[in-house]
Amino acid sequence: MTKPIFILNGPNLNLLGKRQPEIYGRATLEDVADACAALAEDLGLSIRFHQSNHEGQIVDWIHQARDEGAGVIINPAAYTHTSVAILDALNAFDGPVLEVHISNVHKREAFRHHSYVSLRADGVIAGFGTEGYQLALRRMATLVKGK
Ligand code: DHK
Repeated sequence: MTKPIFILNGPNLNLLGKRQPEIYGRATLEDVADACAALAEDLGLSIRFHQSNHEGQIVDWIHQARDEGAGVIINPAAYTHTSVAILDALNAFDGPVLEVHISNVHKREAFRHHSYVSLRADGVIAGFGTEGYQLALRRMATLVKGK
């Protein structure tokens, strides 16, 4: 079994399903975690699924992934557009990194069009709703098994 895939979620995603459902949908983060766990099992992968509203906690999980993770799937939420610290942490991680956004950030306000994380990400998924996590997981399976 390969090392786990870290699936990391940034601020306000704990409110998924309740917060602006017209943008982020009605599925909760627990629904997303459950769907990812089921798909990971089908793909022969294991996952560690986390969410935090705190930038430093996300940095710490990326550091943990350096030793314990095969890949990182990250929805940094608002930190996408602001966090050099998360970019630096991802630059210190050697495996594949996939960036997920539930909404199509390019259709939204201009400040959401820039992503620090995209400077490191091997692929970006945006605007596929919460299904984007499963698409990212399928791609991650290809990337970690192709190694
Ligand atoms: C989630 C957020 O919370 C926003 O700050 C980002 C992202 C977009 C998403 O679409 O998943 O701008």
